[in-house]
Amino acid sequence: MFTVFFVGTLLASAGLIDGAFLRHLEVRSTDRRSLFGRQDQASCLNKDLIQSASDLTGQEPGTDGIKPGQAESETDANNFINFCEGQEITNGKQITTGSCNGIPMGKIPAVGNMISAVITNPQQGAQLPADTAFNVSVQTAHLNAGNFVNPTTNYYTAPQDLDGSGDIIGHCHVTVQDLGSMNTNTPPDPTTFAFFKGIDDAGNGKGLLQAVVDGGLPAGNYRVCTMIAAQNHQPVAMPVAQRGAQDDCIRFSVAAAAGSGLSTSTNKNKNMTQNQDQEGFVQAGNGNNSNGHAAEKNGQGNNGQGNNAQANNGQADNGQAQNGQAKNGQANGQANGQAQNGQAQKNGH
Ligand SMILES: [Cu+2]
Repeated sequence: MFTVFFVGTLLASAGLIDGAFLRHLEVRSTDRRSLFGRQDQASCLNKDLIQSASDLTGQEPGTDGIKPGQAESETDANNFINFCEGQEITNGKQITTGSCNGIPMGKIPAVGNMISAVITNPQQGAQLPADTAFNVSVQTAHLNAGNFVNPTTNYYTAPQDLDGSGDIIGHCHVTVQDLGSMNTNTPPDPTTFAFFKGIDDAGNGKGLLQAVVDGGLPAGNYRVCTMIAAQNHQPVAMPVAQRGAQDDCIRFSVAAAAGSGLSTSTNKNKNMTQNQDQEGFVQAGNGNNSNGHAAEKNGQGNNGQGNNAQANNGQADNGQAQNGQAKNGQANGQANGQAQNGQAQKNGH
């Protein structure tokens, strides 16, 4: 810039350019000097950290990996550092009307540290008794579990991070939805769920995590899924696209126990509030939850009353979940499906 300024001065003094252009150059060089000064501030992006790939659409002629049907990437020469300008920023809150989060994605694990999970209870196809407490158990691998920041104030406020072994520091959520029919073709409404819990402990310290569904569920057909997250509740980011899923889902049914006389409509979770306090969740457009956190305490309050007689039958729960039905042909079906898909998917992505 000083060279430009010097040359500009020479050209102007030689009468080759006019004064207005020279003043333009002077202004620019002043701006640049102050910009370099500001660049030292912590609030500015270190220029060594700019990802040059973000300035390209990926569709420039000659680019590796181009295939028909690919979209052009959005571009920004400065890491999208001001991407959220003019929008409501997330700023640690679970904003039900949407927002823009400008925090970096963070540290990405090596392929040898990718997370995997399998739901071990209930098992696929299990039939559980209505209104009876049961455990959702998840065996995880390469999740440094039980790390869980304040979801009311620090939702998405920090990047994904790794521990000394290279595993993602985070936690697992489990979420249960009523599917209506077991083989429904209608995607369940994600704003409606029968049970939700962010598991904020490290389980047995070897990746086995558990959540108790206090009071159980009413009769119905359900899907339970894991949603594994980094510490600030964001979905985990992995190093490669082609991989096995980090999450698991299984389907199970709940039926009124024969001769139990139990009503099937006494679901303690029916107002969708159980355990929501642990995620600071506020559900939009649902009158049941309009009181936000106050409502969430009800989930635990309910547990103490009326359900304990059944909840104490922990062994009964396990017996059902691990019975012959749970280990039926569906398990084989999954194994076969994976083997076949393994090759098919190599073309994808
Ligand atoms: Cu969470």
